[in-house]
Amino acid sequence: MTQVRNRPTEDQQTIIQPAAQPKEAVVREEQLATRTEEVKVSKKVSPAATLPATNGYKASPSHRSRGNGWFITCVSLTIVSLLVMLGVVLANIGSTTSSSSSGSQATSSNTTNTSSSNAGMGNMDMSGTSSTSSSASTANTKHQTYNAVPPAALAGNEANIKLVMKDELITISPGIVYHAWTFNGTVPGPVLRVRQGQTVHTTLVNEGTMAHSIDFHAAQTPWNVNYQSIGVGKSFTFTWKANYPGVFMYHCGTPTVIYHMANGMYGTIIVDPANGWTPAQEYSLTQSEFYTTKGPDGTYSVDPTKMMNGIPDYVVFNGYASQYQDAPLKAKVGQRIRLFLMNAGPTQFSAFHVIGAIFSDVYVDGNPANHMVGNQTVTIPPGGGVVVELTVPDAGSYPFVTHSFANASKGAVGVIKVER
Ligand SMILES: [Cu+2]
Repeated sequence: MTQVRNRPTEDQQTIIQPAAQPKEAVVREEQLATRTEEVKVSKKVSPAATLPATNGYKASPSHRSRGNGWFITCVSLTIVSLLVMLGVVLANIGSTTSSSSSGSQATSSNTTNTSSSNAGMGNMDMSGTSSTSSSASTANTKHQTYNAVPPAALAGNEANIKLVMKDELITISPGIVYHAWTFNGTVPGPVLRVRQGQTVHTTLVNEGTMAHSIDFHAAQTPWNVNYQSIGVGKSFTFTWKANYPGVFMYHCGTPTVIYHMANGMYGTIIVDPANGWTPAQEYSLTQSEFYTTKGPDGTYSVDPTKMMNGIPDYVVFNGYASQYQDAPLKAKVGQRIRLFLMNAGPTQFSAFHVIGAIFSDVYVDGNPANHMVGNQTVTIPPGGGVVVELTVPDAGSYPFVTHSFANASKGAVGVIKVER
């Protein structure tokens, strides 16, 4: 099930072709639509039910066929009633012989109902989409760690980036399957990396179920021209130049923007300085929040009240609570470690700290010109980035957290394991 949020293993900037539709979220929408239809139908039906009074005998079958038909109807109803009574008597006999088993039958029939509804979604799974919901209880079985190692910068004077917007079920914590809107099927989207001075051709393809857009903090370009919303099934290409080095956010900017960000439409783009970085063990960490409410099928979606109040259920690095506790980032004693940090929010600030270490070098927004030394904790605002560097003299485990500790307790914690 959790193949849903599999990290692309190839070059993260290559085109990731989406799995075939339909998506689980589409199904949910269809179900909602169906419910709406039902409501409409019942509204249509009820006035019709009052029609016979004014519509004359033609509308009323009881007026049409009295006589032999009436007699046959009465006999039929009597026979049916007798059969029903017989059934009730037999059922009562059964239940009195084993009242305890009738209780368990009730339970198992509930279970059956649940699993059969899940089975329907499971079929979709097999049609190549994501998983689901039976899922809700088993989702944690196959979480695939988001690869924190950023790709190399694209070569050449011009770079091409393609992002596909699509709905996806993702796992954000053990057993928590969330209806996300994504770039390329993961939350965060892929880490993109270009070089200062490069011209970047960006293509967006909307394979989702609503309009989406892009906002590259690394670009200088008119919002009303290039950050426009792209309709379902449409694509859009624009070009920008990477003038400033740094670690930047990209995100969907379609209203209501906070929904699109809270649902997962963000990622990190690194613009390397023109002369590149010094050699180091590099990792990219994107902090973000999830605000959840559980649906009837056991999956989760955004809780607007929690979101607007800024009280998340999960605060995570790279889309999954505490994932680098179980799968620590690795480094060597004496090796320079460079962390590209970005805080996608949408609302919480990050106070990034590595326990047992001091940052030898800090570059606000990842620009080498914004240099500080000897920092213990760095502030990363929502929509901002920082590059920190550290070198560890002793082997051991070095946890990293947001020192806003309520948020660390909600999953914004990981470990760098340093070995000789
Ligand atoms: Cu969007």
